[in-house]
Amino acid sequence: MAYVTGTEYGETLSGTHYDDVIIANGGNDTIISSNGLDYIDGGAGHDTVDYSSYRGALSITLTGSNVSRVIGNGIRSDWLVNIENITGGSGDDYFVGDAANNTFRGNGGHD
Ligand SMILES: [Ca+2]
Ligand SMILES: [Ca+2]
Repeated sequence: MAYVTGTEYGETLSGTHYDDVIIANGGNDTIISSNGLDYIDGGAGHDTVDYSSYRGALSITLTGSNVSRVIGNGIRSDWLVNIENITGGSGDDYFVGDAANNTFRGNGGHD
């Protein structure tokens, strides 16, 4: 398990194969998804979680500063907070936005 913290500037962060806590802080950050059940807090800014390496179907409903659960293949579940944008994987993904300006990139699959 890793505890990863970002700076007040935009950057790209990633976790490990284990369950991680990733706190991105300020700036427009990109968090690359990794294995394990990760807790990801984008902090201030417009933050993106990138699931493009994920092959299963993802279901993500963003809820702003409330914790939202990511369901992948009915099993995998990260926790997302303060995330505005999602890049999907190759599976059939399902995304629901929140009150912020959201950008979803579906990638492959029937999203
Ligand atoms: Ca941020
Ligand atoms: Ca991880």
